[in-house]
Amino acid sequence: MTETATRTVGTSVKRTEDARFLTGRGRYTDDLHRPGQVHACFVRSPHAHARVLDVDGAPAMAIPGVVAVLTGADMAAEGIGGLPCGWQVIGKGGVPMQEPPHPPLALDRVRTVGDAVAVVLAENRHAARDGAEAVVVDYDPLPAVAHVADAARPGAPLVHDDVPGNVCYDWDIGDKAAADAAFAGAAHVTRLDLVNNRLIPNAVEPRAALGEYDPADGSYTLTTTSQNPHVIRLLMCAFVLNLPEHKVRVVAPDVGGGFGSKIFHYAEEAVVTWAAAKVGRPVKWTADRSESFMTDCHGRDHVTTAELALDAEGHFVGLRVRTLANMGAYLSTFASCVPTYLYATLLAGQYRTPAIYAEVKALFTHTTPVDAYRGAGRPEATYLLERIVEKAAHELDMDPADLRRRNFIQPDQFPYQTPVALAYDTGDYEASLNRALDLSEYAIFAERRAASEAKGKLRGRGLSCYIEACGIAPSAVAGALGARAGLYEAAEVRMNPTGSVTVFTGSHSHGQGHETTFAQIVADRLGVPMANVEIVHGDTSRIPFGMGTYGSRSLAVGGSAIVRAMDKIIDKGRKIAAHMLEAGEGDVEFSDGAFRVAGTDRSLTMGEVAFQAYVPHNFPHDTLEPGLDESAFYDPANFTFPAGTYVCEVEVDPDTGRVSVERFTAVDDFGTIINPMIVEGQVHGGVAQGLGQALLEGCAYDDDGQLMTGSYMDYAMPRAADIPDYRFDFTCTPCTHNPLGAKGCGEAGAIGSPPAIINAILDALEPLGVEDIAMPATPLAVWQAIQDARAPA
Ligand code: MCN
Repeated sequence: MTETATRTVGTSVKRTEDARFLTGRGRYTDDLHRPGQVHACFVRSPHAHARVLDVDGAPAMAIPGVVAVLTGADMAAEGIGGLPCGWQVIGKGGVPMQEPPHPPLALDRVRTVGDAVAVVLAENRHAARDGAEAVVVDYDPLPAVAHVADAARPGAPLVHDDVPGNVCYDWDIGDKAAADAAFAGAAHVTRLDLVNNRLIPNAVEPRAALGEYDPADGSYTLTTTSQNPHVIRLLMCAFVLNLPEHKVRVVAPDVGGGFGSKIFHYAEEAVVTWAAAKVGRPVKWTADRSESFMTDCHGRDHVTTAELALDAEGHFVGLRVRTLANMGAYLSTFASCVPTYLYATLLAGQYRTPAIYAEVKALFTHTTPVDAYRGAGRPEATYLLERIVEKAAHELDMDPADLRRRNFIQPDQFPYQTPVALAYDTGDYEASLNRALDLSEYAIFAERRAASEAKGKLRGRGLSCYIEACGIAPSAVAGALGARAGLYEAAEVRMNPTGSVTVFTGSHSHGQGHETTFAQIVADRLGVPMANVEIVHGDTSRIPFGMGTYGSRSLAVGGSAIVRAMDKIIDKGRKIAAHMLEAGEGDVEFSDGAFRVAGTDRSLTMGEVAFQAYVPHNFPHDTLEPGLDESAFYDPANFTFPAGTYVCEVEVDPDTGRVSVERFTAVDDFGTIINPMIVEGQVHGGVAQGLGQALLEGCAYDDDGQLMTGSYMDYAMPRAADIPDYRFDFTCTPCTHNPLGAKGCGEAGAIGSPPAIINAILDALEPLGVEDIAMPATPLAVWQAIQDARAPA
């Protein structure tokens, strides 16, 4: 390590990127203004389901400033394709999922409120909006179905005429016969029906896209609010616009949050890119908040029945699950794998349940497409499992912590093959549980409950022991399960001649702090000051082909790719140093930023070696190429499996139904931690979102498919006052298969928290006879549950 560099991994270095964000110097898509740009406004369907008989753009063209009105027919006439799905699910009996066409602008039918039928381009945003309002669309409204249980009923309106019963796929996993046998011999069976409420993502920055076309060389640039620019380019070029990739550059500059909702290829991205060539001017679109509510892919929306079988000693012997999953009107980019491979494969949780069988039926409805949202499938699995385990404990009159402890996979059982495909590499679940119980002062809860009762309040506590599969995914496994692309990550590490380092990563940061944490890893490994390390992401013309950021994969997969590239840098540096120091390569050691001849005081800094690599006066020309610039593609051997225990304590006012979260304790095992402050922030934000799902947020459609929660007047996000003081700690079992020992942390909070909160509310309400409560547990819902329990049967 050189004089100016100190070790940073494991320390809470302040976020490098915050200097620009906090001083208003972030550069977002909507901040870009191109000479001659026009503004796009989409004409969106007010109907959930209708035939489109005619689209008349003439009245819009009469509005001053309107430049063009383009329709689905215009796109179809040029052979523009549909938006693809990136993951094929094969259902029971080998039946492939249904993939109905999804044209970027609707043709003869709209299938959800907000479906775009045309785009108006104008000199300014206001004229574009006026123009969009002036377009006359002749709709013939048709019956619609919005709720997944209704879509499954015989005779339900069909979303796509050629998709019988609205079934996208009917899929299962696990051993049905083994599960049935376990239930036949069970001493106790706990049953639970639940709904995982539909959520709307709400990133601070609404989606935006700017399309440009350069007639000089026929090239396109799309600047977009994306978490994975290379994937967007691939999908847009290969499936929608039929363009050669080398003619298309996709840039994702600063992005103000995504939470999964910005990993999909959206229609607007293809439309502005295509339209830019059509009108010969840059085309910019920025969603307004109502459009975000209507058109950003939604999350969750499961209806589930579950049964847990236990033996006489309280061991879990079987789990059976049936889930209906809402896909919305079209299959979004990753929609198909969320309720299957990201959900049902997690149903073992932290437990040794030997027999598990899960069925998932995915259905189309006349609603916004449903896809990944922070956690994506894993919150749904954790909610189900941690609710039913807690319910079993209450039914058996056992301490919920003891019941869990009795069933945990033990540290000496790793690697552990679950009955639902995943093989966990490592973990120590009891360590996290014990730490969480200590930190939450679980043992003296009765005192706090008595104090609450003295104030006329009901106090309850709930546990949740979550596990998730992150770092998505080994390409071979993903490919075998239907992924249409590998899920590796790429990096290039360039030592510049003066010893600074530029790192090009396929991962994308939109709030996670990669410019800091990735620089920490590089600074420590190469022994250079953090200030000399620059992290470049988000531009297909600069970064290597990468899969982007989702599934808490950036550190475990993207960071590991950087480590691999650095290892190559060090290997080459060692050869150069050996030549310069006139030593054998095997005698040269690298540590703390210097190459040393073992057992001597002869050494060279990394900077000196880098300089020689580019100004090669004293360089092994006969065996090496000049330069010190290496790249790597890292394909993980397995997922990473973060796990932890969350303990929530609530007070409920029985007169108003108001729930206040009094304590929230989170103990997580993320393996090796690079930056504890950033990780704590990730958990903090994730728990806030989980709290939103549990207590406040619920996307509602009426039976005709009208979105009832289309603004913040109807959709409640958590505010600062809703967030409790958290108690955090970490345990650590390093990941066994990546060079950092790190597991993902970006989704844990949103996965683990909802069941802890609902379990706590139910614990508080148990004395009143309340047995169930649905999310969001709003004051009205809680009050109503209390009244229902009090009402004579
Ligand atoms: N980290 C660490 N040590 C670990 C694990 C992670 O220091 N053991 C650091 C990482 O280096 C990174 C951050 O914590 O700076 C998150 O890392 P990781 O868990 O790898 O997650 P990703 O970077 O891949 O981010 C994706 C994840 C997901 S899937 C969602 S959804 C989500 C989330 O991150 N969306 C976010 N956190 C978000 N945070 C913000 N502000 N905005 C979003 O949109």
